[in-house]
Amino acid sequence: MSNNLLISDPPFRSLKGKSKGSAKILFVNVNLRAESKGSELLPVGLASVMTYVDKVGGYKFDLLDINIDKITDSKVEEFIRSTNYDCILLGCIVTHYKWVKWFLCMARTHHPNATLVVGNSVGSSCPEILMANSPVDIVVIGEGEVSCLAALEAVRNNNDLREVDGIAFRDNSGAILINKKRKAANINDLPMIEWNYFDMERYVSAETIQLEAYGSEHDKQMRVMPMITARGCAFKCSFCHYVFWDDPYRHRSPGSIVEEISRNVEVYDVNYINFWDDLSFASAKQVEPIVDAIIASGFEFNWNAAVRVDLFARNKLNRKESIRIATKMRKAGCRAVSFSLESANQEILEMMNKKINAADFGETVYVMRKAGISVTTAVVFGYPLETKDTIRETFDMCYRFKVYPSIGFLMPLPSTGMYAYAKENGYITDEDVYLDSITERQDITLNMTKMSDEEIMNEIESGAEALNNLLNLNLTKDTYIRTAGKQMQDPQNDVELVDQRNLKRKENQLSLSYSEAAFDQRKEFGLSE
Ligand code: B12
Ligand code: SF4
Repeated sequence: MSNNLLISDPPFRSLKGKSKGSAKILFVNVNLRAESKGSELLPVGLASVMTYVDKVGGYKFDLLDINIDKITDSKVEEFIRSTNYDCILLGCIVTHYKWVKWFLCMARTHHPNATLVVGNSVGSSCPEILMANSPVDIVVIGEGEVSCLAALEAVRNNNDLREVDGIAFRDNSGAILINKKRKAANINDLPMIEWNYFDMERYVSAETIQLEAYGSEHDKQMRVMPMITARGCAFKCSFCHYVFWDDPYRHRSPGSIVEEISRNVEVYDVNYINFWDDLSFASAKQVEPIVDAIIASGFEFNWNAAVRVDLFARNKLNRKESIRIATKMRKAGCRAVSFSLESANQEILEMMNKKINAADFGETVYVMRKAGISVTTAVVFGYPLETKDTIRETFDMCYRFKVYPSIGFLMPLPSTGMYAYAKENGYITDEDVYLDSITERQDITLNMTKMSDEEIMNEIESGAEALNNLLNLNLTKDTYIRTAGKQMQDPQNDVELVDQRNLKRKENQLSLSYSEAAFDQRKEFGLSE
């Protein structure tokens, strides 16, 4: 596609001046994992934006749900070509950058006058790059509800887009403008997500396969929905970027959480809720009000949540108190918690800005299992400091506590400290080309270690093999990394608890030179000193 077509006159013409009722609007739910079964997951963020545009804005729209129907690209194009929308909106994770660019170019080719809007991290974390390399008109940055509606209203009423906070757009000359940040919403005031735009029955009953891993007695009748209880996170790890990065970490009130659970149980008959938060509870203190409200509601359902290794340690709770809280979580239906170890090597954890002590991992595993809650964890290999020893150190920790982790590699994502590091050190030279290439953390995207890919893989395979044998998971070389959820089965036997604070950590050779060399870089990347 020629650059002329990409940055022609802002193509808001067909939406401009339309009445609300006559504006033809299309939301698109993308398919992140084309071939994968079990990837029919409801898009909470997109649905929340749609709900806001409908309930608060009073707009009507259609939905093209590519995900549930696994619609092929050629059928998507056929649909877009044969319809005539004034505005097309979509949003997803930045790893889908290449596909989103394809979609935007394709839609622009068929509808030069339509307004193309993109939200979520594919736009938020790299607005200039996406705008420079695709014909998108408006990028909604971060929290989407308020800015998306304001942008639609501004275009339709021919108002100045510079007045809309939280968006990037192209002005009449083709220049890319990024407006000031919008105010973070009070998340208790947002309308409850309306799910009826989606084919709910198919979505709610689609997740059985993944949930078998939680060992629930209801596996075959699992009816699952996602919800969020919080937005953002209280931390800023150097490999991570979430769309609420610049907003405060916010929790919904227990009342509003229970209200949504109650609707989901009563209307959609769900018995399992995925709390899809970046961080459901930053510390044990936040747990009790929510689990108390769930217990008091009397609704019977199971759930999982995202916490951190230091859930109990942050509040300096003793083991008895930690087990009391975990037992209450279990009573409220909590079946599994995820908390990422990322690495057992403290220098790497520091470069990650993770702000956890690897020594707390075993205690949290122990407490959760004692309360009957399964644990899942993730590790990230491939920080510049990684060596065979540090990989081993991480596997040793998993082995000691009998946890098979979700294994991934550092995949520098835009707007993260490690993306800046990769650019600065010449690993990323053309951002557009790089973003076209990123896939999932299960693939080695950029190797910034001193080891070859093969050396890394060999070390990982040997650690994974030992764990696989220990836990009898029946994984094979091909499934050590892509396990299809098998690793989520928790061992029935209790782990032996050792006080890890007394264990001596193995030093790796690079650690010294890193601490010296990286002192300035840490400041630069906003890492802790
Ligand atoms: C569910 C989930 C998934 C699901 C996605 C299913 C789905 N249909 O959404 C699955 C399992 C597939 C998935 C996969 C991955 N995920 Co994920 N995932 C999440 C999770 C836990 C919840 C998403 C969510 O519902 N958020 C809540 C809603 C309210 O927020 P939101 O989606 O961001 O939506 C807001 C804005 O983005 C915006 N918005 C969203 N859509 C739209 C659309 C329009 C038109 C507009 C205007 C605005 C807009 O407005 C919304 C409301 O304010 C988040 C963590 C989190 N809590 O966000 C991680 C998260 C999004 N995932 C992440 C990552 C890294 C991945 C993987 C790359 C991991 C991997 N395996 O390598 C893969 C990528 C898969 C792929 N092939 O591309 C990162 C994203 C990093 C980044 N910078 O993009 C997150 C933030 C987790 C983290 N902290 O690291 N993930
Ligand atoms: S990795 Fe987890 S703890 Fe770290 S910033 Fe991201 S969401 Fe927060």
